[in-house]
Amino acid sequence: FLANRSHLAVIAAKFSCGAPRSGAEKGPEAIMKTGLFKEIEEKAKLTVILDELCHPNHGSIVLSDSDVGNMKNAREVSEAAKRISNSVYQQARIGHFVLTLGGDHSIGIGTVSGTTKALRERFPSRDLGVIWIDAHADINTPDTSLSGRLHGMPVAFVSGIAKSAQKGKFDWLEKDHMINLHKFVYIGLRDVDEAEWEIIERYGIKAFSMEDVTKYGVNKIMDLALDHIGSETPIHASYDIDSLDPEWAPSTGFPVCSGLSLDEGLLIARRLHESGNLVALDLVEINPEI
Ligand code: HAR
Ligand code: MN
Ligand code: MN
Ligand code: MN
Repeated sequence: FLANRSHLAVIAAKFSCGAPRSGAEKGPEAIMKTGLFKEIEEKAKLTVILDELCHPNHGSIVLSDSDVGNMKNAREVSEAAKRISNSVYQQARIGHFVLTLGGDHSIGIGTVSGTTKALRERFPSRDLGVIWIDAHADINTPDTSLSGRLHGMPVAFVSGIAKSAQKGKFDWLEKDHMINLHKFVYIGLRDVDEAEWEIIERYGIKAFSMEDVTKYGVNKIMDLALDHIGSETPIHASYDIDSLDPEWAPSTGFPVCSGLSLDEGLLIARRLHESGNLVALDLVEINPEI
């Protein structure tokens, strides 16, 4: 599904308006400072295309005047996600692999919608597969959310479960941006709200919790996840760093114990790569201030 394997699009999504505390907007910088992309350019002979997106005040703004219904910072998150969506779309439509560095997980509204639109355009008969690797389900709607934070709602928005009728708040999301939940899989869940479990059950969403990972092993879980999505299906993986155990990844806003080990996390990455179908990846919720 990648028409151009010599280019890697990296989108630095420096936003944290969807989370209760700031810091995640500094995640992309922290990852880039490691020199990883220079290494990728040299060793893998890839040309890295960098698109840096940030809020005028560096993404950490918390404006109470833009709370809408039960959505905190709705206008900022909507605007950020719209820009990210368009950037991801522009790269994915020409067949580039798109790596988005977050940022809090509300940026997933932008990344998944952008990939979906691009892949739908290029492969009209196929649905996009999405693998959501996370301690959390991020599928609250503004009605079910107890926090009102949009990083707990991206899956609801990109699947059409949550809709915003208000002007300027996610009204840019069109039918072409929406995923098919039949090809959506969770891995690593262990902190899911009651209302979220109800949504998961109601829509029949495939969900592998940490309990499942412990019981069957991560390799088997990847077999099942990839089987569920099916071969010949492009895959977008949204990787929340809090899927890993805090022992390995403490620098995140909502750490939850009993998570993936580093080896398990890496094995998931390897299996995604080996599927040959991965077209986009998000790395989110890295907060260097924690
Ligand atoms: N479920 C809770 C809520 O909706 C907590 C969500 C926390 N989300 C993340 N991303 N850290 O996965 O507020
Ligand atoms: Mn998340
Ligand atoms: Mn996608
Ligand atoms: Mn999470």
